[in-house]
Amino acid sequence: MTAALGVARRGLGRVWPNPAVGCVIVRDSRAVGRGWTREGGRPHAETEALRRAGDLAAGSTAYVTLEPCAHHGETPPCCKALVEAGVERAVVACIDPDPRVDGAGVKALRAAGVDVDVGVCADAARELNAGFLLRVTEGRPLVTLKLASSLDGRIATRTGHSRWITGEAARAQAHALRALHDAILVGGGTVITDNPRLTCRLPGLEERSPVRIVVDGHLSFPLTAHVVASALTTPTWVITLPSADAGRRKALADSGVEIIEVAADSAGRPNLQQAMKSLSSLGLTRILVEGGSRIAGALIRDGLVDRVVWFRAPTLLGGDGTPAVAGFGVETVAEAPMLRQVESARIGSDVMESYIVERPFDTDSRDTDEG
Ligand code: AOF
Ligand code: ZN
Repeated sequence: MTAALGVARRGLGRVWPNPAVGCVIVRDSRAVGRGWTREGGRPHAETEALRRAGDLAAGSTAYVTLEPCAHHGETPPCCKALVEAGVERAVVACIDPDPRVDGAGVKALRAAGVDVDVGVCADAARELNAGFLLRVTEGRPLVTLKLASSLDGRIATRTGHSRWITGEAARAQAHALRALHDAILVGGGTVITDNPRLTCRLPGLEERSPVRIVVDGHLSFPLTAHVVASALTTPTWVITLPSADAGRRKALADSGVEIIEVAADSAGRPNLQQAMKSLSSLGLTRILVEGGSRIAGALIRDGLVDRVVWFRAPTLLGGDGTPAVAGFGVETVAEAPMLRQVESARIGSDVMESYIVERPFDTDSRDTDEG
């Protein structure tokens, strides 16, 4: 199953709206076929693994990181393919909550006489497909906030200077992170100040650039921005308000930018809950947020950040620099979000720390705390 999870990972960022699934077919203690979900979600992992195993699949055990599908898509269901190939036993990491599957795959396998075990490496499989699972069960994508700051949590100096705070190795790691996501999201302010390309520019990964998303209620960024100029080669989606200027909207659409309209929140900014719902219904499962500080704060305020990856450089920029996360209204420590560190690594002279948000920002505790 560890090997199946390893090949499944190859699909991250390229298979949405599908999950990234891995399958290893084992016969007489030998792996005879490996497969993973391909670009755009088809073929499925099992189809690929069976194709490679050929006749050797008869009498084998299939290790699959997600319950094999039971529905007819472009091809017949994977559970049917496994049965027809003569697979004797299936080891499944976790159930697929897609309503078209949701236990029906396991049931169909058992009905056909295949031995099925469920739950092997379940936690690792659920973490790998956390984005797909959230999309299916909650109708929103997994959101990872990536930050690169000084030791004192600043992302720019008093004058706005920011290139570069972290070193080359950390920046390369951040590019690699882009390739594992379906989309990269930034606020309009970041497009104005940094004019980023938001592509994956690592050798061999150039083709892996995800969708680029800009949140800007008033479409205030210039039409000459890189993300607009290159929208025909790498998709750019802009989340904006119904009140945004019609002329600018048209100019963006003419450049190939897709406009996603969402209602205003109580502060008159794009409603981020609604934005995430829309992105989920467009198929996105994993979004990497790369700043700036306002969008980071707003997403945390709304409880929409699931993971944090923080690159920290051994320098100090001081309190007059730009904070990595803008204020989001914390009054007591008790209501602040709680994160759990899952990884810490030295990258060049910087440190990369990964966190899971265990408890989102929650103002409900205000009443109970102080009475
Ligand atoms: C599998 N193996 O490798 C994947 C599965 O649109 P379709 O027909 O491709 O179906 C999409 C659904 O299939 C998706 O929501 C999920 O339930 C399942 N994905 N299943 O057996 C795979 N990627
Ligand atoms: Zn399938």
